Amino acid sequence: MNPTVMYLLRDAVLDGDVSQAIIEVKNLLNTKVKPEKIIKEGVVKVMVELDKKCTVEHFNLLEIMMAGRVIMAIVNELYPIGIPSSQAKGTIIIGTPEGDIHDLGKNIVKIMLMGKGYRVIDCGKNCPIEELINAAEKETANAIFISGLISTIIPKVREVKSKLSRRNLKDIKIVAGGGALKQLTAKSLNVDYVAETVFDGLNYLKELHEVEL
Ligand code: B12
Repeated sequence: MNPTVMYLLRDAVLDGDVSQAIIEVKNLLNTKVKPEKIIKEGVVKVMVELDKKCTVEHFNLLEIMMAGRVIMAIVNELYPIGIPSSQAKGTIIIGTPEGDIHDLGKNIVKIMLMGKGYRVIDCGKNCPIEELINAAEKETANAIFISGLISTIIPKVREVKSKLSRRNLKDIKIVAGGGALKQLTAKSLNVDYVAETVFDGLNYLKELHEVEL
């Protein structure tokens, strides 16, 4: 593999340039570089860069959204029918609970999870909690990622853990994020982890991965 091509791919992601990124992905595939390596060396390394910029001084939402758009295109190019569960790092259910129609943040989290090699089942926005739980059971998920921007959904989020326990699914981790939820502690929300940023959520999964996934 020509290492320059991997650098060119990373630059294209950071520049938000979808067409250039796809050209570089095709160049890498033509030289027999495996899709997993492209994700690891091309996409995940960029996400580490973006994570470092997630500080009050350097945070740039537009940059993250543009990079997210490119990452989505790369994942679709490499895995047009999705990441096979045998190759995935784990399965994550994601959704915005019923009563909340904000989904920009959820979509960024979904793309970043896919970019990191997780299989993601997206239950969408305004989604009943039961639907998240049913999906988690059906797909033998490792975690449910809940995004919430409106405070009125907080009581529903607090119910997820007990509903999972009642169905013998208490090993499934619950991660909360988004404007309304990140102001609370994990204990008060009755979840396993509250993420300040998308990268916090990914780091939490990484830690779990090392221990148990
Ligand atoms: C855009 C927006 C809208 C758009 C939503 C478009 C869409 N498709 O999402 C529209 C115009 C539709 C809208 C509607 C409403 N909105 Co609005 N909206 C916003 C706004 C301006 C930005 C939200 C946003 O998208 N941010 C960008 C994303 C990328 O950021 P994010 O969601 O925080 O996600 C990041 C992280 O938090 C993290 N993350 C997010 N979720 C998760 C989950 C996990 C698991 C992890 C790990 C990480 C993670 O990753 C993302 C990337 O870093 C906010 C104000 C604000 N400053 O937040 C108000 C805001 C959220 N809206 C608000 C309100 C009140 C409404 C309405 C009720 C208004 C009305 N009266 O009709 C309706 C909602 C109706 C409903 N039932 O949901 C309030 C909520 C107040 C509250 N706490 O309850 C806010 C805070 C505005 C305000 N200051 O009053 N809104």
